[in-house]
Amino acid sequence: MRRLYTFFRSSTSYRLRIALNYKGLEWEPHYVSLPRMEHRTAEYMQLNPQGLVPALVEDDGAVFAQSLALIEYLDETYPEPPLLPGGARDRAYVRALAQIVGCDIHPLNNTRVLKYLASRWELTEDEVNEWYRHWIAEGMRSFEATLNQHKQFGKFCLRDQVTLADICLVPQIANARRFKCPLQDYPHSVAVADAAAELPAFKAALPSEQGDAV
Ligand SMILES: N[C@@H](CCC(=O)N[C@@H](CS)C(=O)NCC(=O)O)C(=O)O
Repeated sequence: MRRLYTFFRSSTSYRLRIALNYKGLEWEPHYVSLPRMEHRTAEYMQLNPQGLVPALVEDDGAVFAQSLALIEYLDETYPEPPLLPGGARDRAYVRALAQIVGCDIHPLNNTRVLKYLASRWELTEDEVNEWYRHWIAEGMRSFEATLNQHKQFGKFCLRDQVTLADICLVPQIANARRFKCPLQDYPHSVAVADAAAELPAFKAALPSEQGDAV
């Protein structure tokens, strides 16, 4: 059985849970606790030397990491229902939105970055939260502006088709809410995320629905 190494509150694991569910693929969760530093144990590092979740292990033992690469791998291997659109321009638009979240927001607000700010630079909890909210605001401004620029959004980021962009957006909005970031300036992004979050594949992937949720 395909194994997903996941942590309930990890937004990158959340992306994979959505993609696997949406494609109707069978998967078995293997829980990796970030607070307990299980992602840095020798055993896990052997599986994923990057020391991050998620990691996916296929039936034949092949291991893959990096959520965006993983979702594209799933899409190429199991094309239905697609998570990337047919046209090159639509794909560029969807990937650009996904990368705003995956490359421009998430890496700056990842746990190890926040921990480093507190430990090495002695930032207070309020200062770390300010950092977090700053990068959410900058990234979401950019996401909303891109939706408005292309005018391709409908129910979801690309008209009425669920794509990689929605899969990245939903966990990011959930995190922003958890950290009480103001979202009123991004109405289209929030509407799209809320619509996608209603789909069964997204609901089953919610952090609160996972076996390791505390
Ligand atoms: N670019 C990677 C990032 C993976 C990542 O940073 N995962 C986080 C959880 S969302 C993690 O493992 N953090 C551990 C840490 O920061 O120490 C991906 O998209 O898979």
